[in-house]
Amino acid sequence: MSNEILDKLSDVVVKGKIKEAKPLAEQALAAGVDPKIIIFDSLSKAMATVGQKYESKQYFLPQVLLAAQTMYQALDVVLPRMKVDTKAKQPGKIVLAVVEGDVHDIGKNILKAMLTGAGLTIYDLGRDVPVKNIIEKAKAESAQIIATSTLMTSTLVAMREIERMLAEENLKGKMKTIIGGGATNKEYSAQIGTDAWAHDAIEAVRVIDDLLA
Ligand code: B12
Repeated sequence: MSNEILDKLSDVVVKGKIKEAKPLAEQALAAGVDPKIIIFDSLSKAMATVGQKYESKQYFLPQVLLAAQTMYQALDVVLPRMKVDTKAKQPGKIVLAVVEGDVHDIGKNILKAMLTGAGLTIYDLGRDVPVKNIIEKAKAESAQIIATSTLMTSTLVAMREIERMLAEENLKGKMKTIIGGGATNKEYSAQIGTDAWAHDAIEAVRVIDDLLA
């Protein structure tokens, strides 16, 4: 029964049936499905399928946008209900942003919900954020961590720039950095000298807790 709902929800996102997303997400929650399962096993997988369809030119930008809007309808219902098992062992302030030039913010918003659920304070600067603003906010709030996201290879340079600016201001090591999002990987993280990288939002909560220790 719950698998059926999850498959249906996934299909609704892929096909961009925007009006059906909220009721189905509510149905899944009412059936007792863990919000994390809905997000990671149904919604995120649906977006991966949308990505494949875009790559194989079955889908174009309008369909991708509609799918993203449909996913947001479901997330509006599911994210507030998410319980995060990993509670941060210590308090922490984190500046979170999607770097300049990039508007992909679904993953960033899932991460924000998980980190908030873990008990951390998140300053979310949104998407398409200049590096300078990210560093300024982190300094103003005395944040321990800067977490940035990008899904595009063309905007990866912003993450390198963050490391450069932190070094220039003698803040490297004092203010820790973590990067994520589809265009990033462990190798790139090591290459530019970030303190951490995580594959998904679940892993990110654990890694960030380690960084705060
Ligand atoms: C939805 C989508 C869009 C939507 C975005 C809507 C929105 N509000 O986000 C719209 C239609 C606007 C869009 C636009 C474009 N897109 Co687009 N898009 C996608 C798509 C299909 C899905 C992305 C997504 O939401 N995934 C679901 C979320 C949940 O996953 P996620 O973001 O990866 O996040 C998870 C992890 O990565 C991690 N994570 C994320 N952030 C962070 C941060 C930290 C610190 C950590 C630790 C972890 C972490 O946790 C998350 C949850 O587990 C991808 C395909 C793909 N395979 O990713 C293409 C894709 C990202 N897009 C792409 C492109 C090229 C574009 C456009 C340039 C197209 C164009 N010609 O205009 C524009 C870019 C506009 C811009 N300036 O940003 C390319 C990028 C290629 C590249 N490698 O550079 C992709 C890969 C498609 C492709 N195969 O070509 N897109």
